[in-house]
Amino acid sequence: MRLLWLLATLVALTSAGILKDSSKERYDNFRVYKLTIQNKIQLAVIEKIGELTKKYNIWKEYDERSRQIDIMVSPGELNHFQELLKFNNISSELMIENVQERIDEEQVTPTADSATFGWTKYYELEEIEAWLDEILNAYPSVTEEFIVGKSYEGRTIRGIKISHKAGNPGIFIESNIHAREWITSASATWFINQLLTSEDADVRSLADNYDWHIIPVFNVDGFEYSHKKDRMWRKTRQPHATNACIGADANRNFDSYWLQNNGASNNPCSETFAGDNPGSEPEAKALVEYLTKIQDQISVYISFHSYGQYLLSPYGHTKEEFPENYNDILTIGKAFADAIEALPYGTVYQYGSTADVLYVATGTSVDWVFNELGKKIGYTIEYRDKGRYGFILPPVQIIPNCEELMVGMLALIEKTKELGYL
Ligand code: 0X9
Ligand code: ZN
Repeated sequence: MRLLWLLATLVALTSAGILKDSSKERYDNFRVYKLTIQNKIQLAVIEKIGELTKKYNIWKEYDERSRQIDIMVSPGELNHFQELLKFNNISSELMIENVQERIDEEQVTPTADSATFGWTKYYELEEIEAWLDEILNAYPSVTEEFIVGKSYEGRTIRGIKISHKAGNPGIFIESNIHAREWITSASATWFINQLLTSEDADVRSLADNYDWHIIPVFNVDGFEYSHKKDRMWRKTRQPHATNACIGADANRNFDSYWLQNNGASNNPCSETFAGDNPGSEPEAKALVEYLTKIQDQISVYISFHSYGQYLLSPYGHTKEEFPENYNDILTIGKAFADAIEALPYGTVYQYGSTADVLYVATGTSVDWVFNELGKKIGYTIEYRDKGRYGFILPPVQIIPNCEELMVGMLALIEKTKELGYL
């Protein structure tokens, strides 16, 4: 009986947040600032401190157009950081005052959703996989599981193919390559569900006339780690032979301009570490092999990310050159952005080449598919928001974000078809 009381008290204290889960990284009083950069020296200073990974974490790399960079600062470093800003004359806006508070709010579980899978909370890998199994069971004639391969920790990287008839052009979606971008797998599962259940005529034609290959959670190890240990984890989980820092940025590990033009880092502690060589991460290697095998079935490749509200296209490696079909790529991008902005939310998406509208990024999956597999249409979607919540997008925004995805996707596919790519 006493034990029971003890247990009940423990449960009560834990759920009240009094007893903290010490096995989880905490972000009490960590702040996120949006900085506006005016010159190269300021940028160099911020990029340098960004490498001090225990004290700082770059949430959003320097974006040349807006001249902004989002950075998380640990409480112990705050005074020093503020002095540094003052000394270097860097202007800042406080976006998040206490990251842990945002994380706690995000975890609130609506009871209505606890029994059935829905889109008013974020789910863990195990729950997403169980849902995927249910879907595969419920729609056996139009769905099929595909296996990309194994992660470093031995998890299976799974995908679902939805095909209503033979001979459809294929669209490939890879999601949650960055672990902390939880809105991406929530959006991918929502999208799968819509393709299978929606009665809207436009969505039905999207489902009927294309083959969809969707990986809801690509970086399985990182995603699991982001739930169980560290909400802000981005990379893979493979240890490094000569450095204590773990993992690489899977979206810098593909063999396309790998580690060139400052589009990635060779520092294992950086959030954009390219890995020791292209394909050093088992996940990226497996995807390359899988895509190479099925390349004839794919016409369009899309990668889901957050945050910033962009539709990004190749090239990531340079802003001096653009693909020969860049005009078409922009026309499709405009259709996507216009459709989203026309919704009552009025959300604005920017579109254009990664290097032009965001920053130089090399070794990304989309650029690999574009440059190495020769696919003509490939995009990265960076979902909501612009930094108010950043990666910790509140669950109430999942469905609005997904509604935007659907109208955007309908417009994107329609325009892609009109221009003769599908
Ligand atoms: O830096 C990235 O990998 C992406 N942004 S994020 O903030 N989610 O990390 C942008 C990737 C751009 N994609 C391509 N160049 N294909
Ligand atoms: Zn990302």
